Amino acid sequence: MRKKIILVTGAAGEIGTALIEQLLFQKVENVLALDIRPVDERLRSKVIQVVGDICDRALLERLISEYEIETIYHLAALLSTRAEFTPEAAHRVNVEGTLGLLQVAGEQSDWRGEPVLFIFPSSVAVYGLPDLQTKRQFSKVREWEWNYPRTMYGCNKLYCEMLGIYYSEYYRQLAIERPVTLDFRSVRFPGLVSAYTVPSGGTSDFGPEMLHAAAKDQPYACFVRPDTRIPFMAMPDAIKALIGLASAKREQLTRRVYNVTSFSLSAAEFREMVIKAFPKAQITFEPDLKRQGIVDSWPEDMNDNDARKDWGWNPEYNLERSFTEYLVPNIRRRYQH
Ligand code: AKB
Repeated sequence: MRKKIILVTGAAGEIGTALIEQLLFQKVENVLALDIRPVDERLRSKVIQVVGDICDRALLERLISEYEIETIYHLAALLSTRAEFTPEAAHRVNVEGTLGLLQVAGEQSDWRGEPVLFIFPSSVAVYGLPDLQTKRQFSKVREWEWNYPRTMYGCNKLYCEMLGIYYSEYYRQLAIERPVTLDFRSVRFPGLVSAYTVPSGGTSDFGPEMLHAAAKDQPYACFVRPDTRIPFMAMPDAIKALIGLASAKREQLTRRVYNVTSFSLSAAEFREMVIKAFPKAQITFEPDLKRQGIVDSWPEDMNDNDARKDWGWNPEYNLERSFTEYLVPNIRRRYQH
């Protein structure tokens, strides 16, 4: 008999580390952590760790010969800024990597006679607004609006959402006997802010970078204009969203892809919140026009009413609580202020 597992890809990343911590806290014992880097040292003895590439088909085959996968949290991805430097490599990881896992999940679903749950974090980067006037006018986008991404990462995320829906609902639709298909569910995240990790390779990174630099007494030059506004969310809420969507009953869900968000603020307001906590912070603005262009195409906010209505999504940390109860105290402890 194969051991039943929950597979987490991108397990050593920001979201992966926080998700595994929460799963372990909830006494989930069968986590298989897959990443090209080893996972956080504190987690190593508590998970089945596999260091490897999600694009390695032989590795995936070996995993399914050994383990029965019940749920996949597929977090591995190259983020929006990094992906622009190597768009084809990003496509390989973000799209081909996802396709390989969807195939594995599809085969496993049919083999078990029960859908494998496939949880996929998508992003605000799937949206692309043409100019600032339109961005101001359509400030709280719905899931089906403005799906015209301007980055390789945004294109990859949007397409993988479609692939997930295809593998769940239409895979082998002409076969005489339809296979049991997987159960794909996705949340579109805003910029995420963690107290414990600094993101790398994203374009929403100016928020968390500003905060962590201030906590370390380091000067920071923000790479977007002060008036740049996008949505954000504290990491514990991101984990709450992933686990909340995974736990929802299938019949509650009217969509497979949901916006989730918490608060929207401009880079200038982000700076104010940071300075409230770290009055000596030296934060200046030196916009990088190219990265600015990416963030300008993202909406100011997202409408997450469907997530709230269908599966009870409700962020625990609004702007004030995110800073005063989660980010500032934990970051202070981390850098020992
Ligand atoms: C990025 O900036 O690429 C990510 C995202 C918004 O998905 N943080």
